[in-house]
Amino acid sequence: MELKNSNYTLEELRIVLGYFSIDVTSFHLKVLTAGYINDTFLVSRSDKPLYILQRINHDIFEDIDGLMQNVSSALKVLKATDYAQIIMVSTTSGNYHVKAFDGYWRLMTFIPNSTTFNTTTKEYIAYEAGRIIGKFHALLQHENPMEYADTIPNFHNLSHRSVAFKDALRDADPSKLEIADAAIKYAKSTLQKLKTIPVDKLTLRVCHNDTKLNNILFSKETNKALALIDLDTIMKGYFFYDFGDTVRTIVNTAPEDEQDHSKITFNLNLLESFVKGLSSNSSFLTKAELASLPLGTVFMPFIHGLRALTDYLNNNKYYKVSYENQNLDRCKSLFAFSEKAWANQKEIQDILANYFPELLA
Ligand code: GN1
Ligand code: MG
Repeated sequence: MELKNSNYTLEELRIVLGYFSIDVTSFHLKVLTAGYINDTFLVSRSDKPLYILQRINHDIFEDIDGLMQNVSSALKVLKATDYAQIIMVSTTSGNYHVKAFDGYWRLMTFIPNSTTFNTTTKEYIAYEAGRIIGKFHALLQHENPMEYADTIPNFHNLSHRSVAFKDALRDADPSKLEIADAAIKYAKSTLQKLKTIPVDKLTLRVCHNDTKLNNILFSKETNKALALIDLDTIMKGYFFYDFGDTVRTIVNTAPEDEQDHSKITFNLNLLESFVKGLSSNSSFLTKAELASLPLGTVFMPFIHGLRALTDYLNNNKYYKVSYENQNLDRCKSLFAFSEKAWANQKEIQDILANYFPELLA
C-alpha cells in the first residue's frame, strides 16, 4: 500500500521494521516531513507513538558506520536525571542499523509526551532551549572530539563552503545568477568580512552541529526541554556553531524560509532568556568561547544561507525542496537574519556580559 509523502510502501517499511528486535504487530506509520535530509517515519500503536524509524541519506552521510558509532558514543554519556534518554533499538542480529531497500535504516524509541517547535515567541521556551544546549555540552565535555568521525567533512567550514559556492557560480544557469543577484552580492561581501573568524584559541568539542529549535524535544506537559534529537551531525566543532544555530531559530520568530522579511525579528528578550538558560549549565565554557558567541549569531545563519544559495544554483541537489525556489527563499531569509545579527552585535555582547561577567574581567 502507498504511504503519503513516502518513497517506500507500507509493506516495505513493515519488512524493515521486521529486522529490529521489537514486536511488529499492528503498527501505524506516518511520514514526518520536517527534515531536509533523511526519510523519517513515526511508528505508533493504537495512536501511541512508540518509535522513530529513519532511512539515513547515504548520499550525504557517506560514513554510516562512523555516524552510528558517534551516536552510540554520545548516547552513552548523554545520561542524566534532567536529560531524557533516547534508545537505539538493535536489530535481531545485534546491530543498530540495517541495510534494506537501497538504504540504511535505524530505529529509535520515541520519548512519550514530547513535542517540538519550529519557532517560538515564549521566553520560557527560549530559556529551556539554552538550558538543554548547556546540559548537552556539559555531559559531553570530557569526550575526545578526535575519536568522533566527521560525518560530513568540513560541515561548518566557511572556506570550504566558499569554494563550493564559487564552483556553483561558475556552473550555474545564467537566469539563476540574475534572479539571485542580490543574494550573490551579499554572500561575496560577507565572505570577505567573516574570513578571519579566529578559532585557534577555541576549544574543539563534540558538538551537535544542527541545534535548530525543532531539534530540541520539549515535554508536552511541563514545557521543559527534554533532550536534543537528530544526532547525525554529532562530531567535532566549536561551541559558537551550536549557539549560533539555536539563536537563529529562537530570536527570529519567523520560519527560516519566510518570504516576508518584515516578519524576521532579532528579539533581544528571547535572546536574553536563551542566554540565561545557557548560563545555568555553562561552567565548561572558556572566556575565548564566550567571546566568540556574538559573531556566531552572524556566522551560522550566513553559512546556512550560503549553502542554500549554492544548492539553488546547483539545481537543488542537496536539500529536499517542496517548491522550486525554496532554497533561494531560505537563503534570502537567512541572509536577512544574519544582517540583523550584525546590527545587534553590541546588544548581544551586553546580554552575554550580564550573565557571564568574566567576559568583562
Ligand atoms: C538540514 O534535515 P535537517 O532539517 O535535519 C541540514 C542542517 C540545516 C537544516 C535546516 C546534514 O537538516 O544543517 O540546519 O537542514 N542538515 C544537513 O536549515 O545538511
Ligand atoms: Mg539535521
